[in-house]
Amino acid sequence: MSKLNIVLFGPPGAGKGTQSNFLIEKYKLVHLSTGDLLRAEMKAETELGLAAKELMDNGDLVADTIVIGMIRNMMDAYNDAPGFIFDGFPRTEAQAKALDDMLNAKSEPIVAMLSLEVPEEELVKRLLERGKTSGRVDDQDEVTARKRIAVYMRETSPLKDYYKAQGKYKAIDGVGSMAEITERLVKAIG
Ligand code: B4P
Repeated sequence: MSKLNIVLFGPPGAGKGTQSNFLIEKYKLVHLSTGDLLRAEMKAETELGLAAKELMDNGDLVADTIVIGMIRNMMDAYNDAPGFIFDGFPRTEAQAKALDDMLNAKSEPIVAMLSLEVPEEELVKRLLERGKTSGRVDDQDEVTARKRIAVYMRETSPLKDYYKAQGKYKAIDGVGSMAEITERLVKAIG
């Protein structure tokens, strides 16, 4: 049976991590969040985590080679998974190409790129709200929140065209209750 490999896409605060948790449960997929993997490295104070910390705290992207290497290791570790949800990855064209190369080598391509669409003011509100309890430095102030959204607009949102060209891009309205949005995603997965 072919694998259900999905890219869950969207700006910071769009609900990627939130919705991934519902989807991995429903489809028994392995959740690969580069943000979570990097935060685990930071917490463990590894060399990689220490190198990523300043960039992440400031709302900048971590180097492509680092995140691609992390994803490659995880895909190797979960080779028998029925599929992956890629959450927060890819974020640049180099990452998208590397992911395609890795998956095409196994003949297990991305099935769909689901893009959660949420207006900027709602994103800022969500990030600052999460900042009250998350302890994440990058969620603490409006300037950093808006910078992360600007980085997304500049570096990451062009990937919509990359996946459109492959016929895999699907826009999903990311405003509403969490359950409503899960329903939209499930419908799009089909
Ligand atoms: P991420 O961990 O990916 O963080 P994020 O963009 O904030 O998304 P997240 O998934 O956590 O939040 P969500 O939208 O679910 O990245 C953090 C940093 O790591 C990056 O800035 C970068 O430095 C680095 N990084 C990660 N991946 C990288 C890569 N590939 N390349 C380079 N650098 C990389 O949720 C946000 C909030 O909204 C939550 O509090 C949630 O409860 C709330 N929410 C969700 N759905 C909602 C709804 N329907 N209504 C109201 N609130 C909702």
